[in-house]
Amino acid sequence: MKKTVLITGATSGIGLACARKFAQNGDRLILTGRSGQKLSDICKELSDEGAEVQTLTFDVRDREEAKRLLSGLPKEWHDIDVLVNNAGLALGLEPEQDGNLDDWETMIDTNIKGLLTMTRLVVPGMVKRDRGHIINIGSIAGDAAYAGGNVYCATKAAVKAITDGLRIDVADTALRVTNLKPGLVETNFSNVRFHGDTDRAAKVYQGIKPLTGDDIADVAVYVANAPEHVQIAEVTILATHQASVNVIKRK
Ligand code: NDP
Ligand code: 8X3
Repeated sequence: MKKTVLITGATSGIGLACARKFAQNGDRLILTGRSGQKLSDICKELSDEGAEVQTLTFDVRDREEAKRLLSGLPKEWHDIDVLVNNAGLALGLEPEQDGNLDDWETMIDTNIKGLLTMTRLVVPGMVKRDRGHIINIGSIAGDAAYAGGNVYCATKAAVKAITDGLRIDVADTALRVTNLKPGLVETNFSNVRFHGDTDRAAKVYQGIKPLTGDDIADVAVYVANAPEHVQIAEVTILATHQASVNVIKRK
């Protein structure tokens, strides 16, 4: 059955790949992001292929705008079946004692508070309808810290706790709650982390075949289409030559 899928951060990387894969799956999409131009380009691409798409331009840190735009959706788009909480970022790789407080605040506000805002806005309707799936994009960084990962890892550990907490809180409903935890995925992630230093970003993926956004999107579509009695609680997805946050075998 066709689902209504809302994806945050759908303008790049994993979020964009999810938009394309859910569209290929025949679902209708509410795509959100900060760049109206990018959203409009993606909307055109997917609509030309026959998908039904709505776009909402907002920053997930802006709680009021998120609420205003979601409630302004046409009525027939209000019943969201799948929420993919994907928008997020890492900024910096400095030791904690040298970290940048503004970068920390941006990560916490986006990765934790933005995800909570979207959850709080969308999940009550799912509970009322006794139908829905929340897919949070966590990370293996939430399972173990690595050098310089400090606050980013903490935000993803928070995503794990928030996801597990929600799963408990809706256990008496038909809702399902999933934490997808990728390792190295080659997207714009490292360019953002290193503030546009593309050479440094490229080194993150050197000597190893990293995951792609499509690899993660395939798993997202799979978990969203599992039989209704099957709740895939967590999935760790690694490149074949990555064994953990710290063990990466490069050629
Ligand atoms: P990208 O940088 O390619 O995409 C991130 C997306 O999030 C962009 O669309 C970006 O929009 C959006 N975004 C960032 N901040 C905000 C905000 N405040 N409001 C709305 N949208 C925002 O990186 P990825 O695709 O790799 O990252 C997606 C998710 O996957 C993140 O949560 C990340 O932590 C997680 N992840 C990534 C891994 C990796 O190795 N790449 C591994 C594990 C998890 P804009 O272009 O406007 O900034
Ligand atoms: C992104 C993966 O290991 O670079 O969450 O932090 S990692």
